[in-house]
Amino acid sequence: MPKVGWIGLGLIGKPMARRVVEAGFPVTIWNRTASKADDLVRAGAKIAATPREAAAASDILFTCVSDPPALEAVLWGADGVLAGLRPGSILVDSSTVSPALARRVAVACAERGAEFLEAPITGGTWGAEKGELVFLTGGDATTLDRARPVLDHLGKKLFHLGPYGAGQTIKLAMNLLYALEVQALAESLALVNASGIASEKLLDVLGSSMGRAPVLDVKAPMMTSANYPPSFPIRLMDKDLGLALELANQLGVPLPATAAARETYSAVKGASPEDVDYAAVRSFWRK
Ligand code: NA7
Repeated sequence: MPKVGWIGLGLIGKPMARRVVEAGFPVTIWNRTASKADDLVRAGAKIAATPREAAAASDILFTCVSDPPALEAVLWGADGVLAGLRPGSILVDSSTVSPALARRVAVACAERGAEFLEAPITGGTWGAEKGELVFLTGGDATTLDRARPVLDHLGKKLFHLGPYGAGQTIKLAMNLLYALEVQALAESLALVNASGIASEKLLDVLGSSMGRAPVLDVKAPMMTSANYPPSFPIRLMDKDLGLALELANQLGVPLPATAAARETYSAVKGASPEDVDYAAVRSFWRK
């Protein structure tokens, strides 16, 4: 069995790491907040003192951290991954970052004789717990095949989408769509409520005309109860909208609806002292 390293025990990263430990792989973990690894250590994982140490102990090293600065810190920071990565090993990054950063990581790995797989995910905490994530990979298909024995415990579907950057691009395009869908529902509800009509009336009609849809099944109940436990936090959606707009700007593609939506997401994120789900964009109109 390959020796697996794991960096990042957030809302999605931790249930993923738990599945790898429970599948019986020898796992070495590093997380900035070390205490989050306590239960995984009790379940058999080893703890590394630095990202470098985790990399040096691994045949396949996973990173799953919040954003581009976090990934840069764990890779290029003092005692970072790149100082310990072994030739012949594989780095799999499941963070959502910019396509440009994914390409930089690929070059840095190649310089050290290691392989890189760009592998952002979709499916949320629920998918991570059940091993039913969808992987959006970019890079060399042979690297995907080498990582498959571990990825098969984490995902129900592994897409190979093209060269480095392709996985992140599809992920940003997807999240942009979800953000706009949720914002559209929030706007519809605001209009209905301002007319003195209860939210449920609109939702009942939508339910019978749209059928089952994640935005109705998962996000609408949060919006009607104004209770937003973070399944996908608004801070991460706001980050992804920023990355999508940055990419669009580099490509010269105008995204007017996304740019407008980003303003409300940023406003709600800024006004939220706690981590809330991105469905909380609804509170922009409630206010
Ligand atoms: P979370 O819950 O925001 O977790 C983020 C993880 O990243 C967590 O382990 C953090 O460590 C770590 N982190 C954040 N900033 C840093 C820095 N600067 N240095 C080192 N480690 C850091 O994210 P999720 O697990 O929900 O999602 C992970 C990715 O998948 C993200 O890109 C999503 O968009 C998709 P901490 O525990 O706070 O010390």
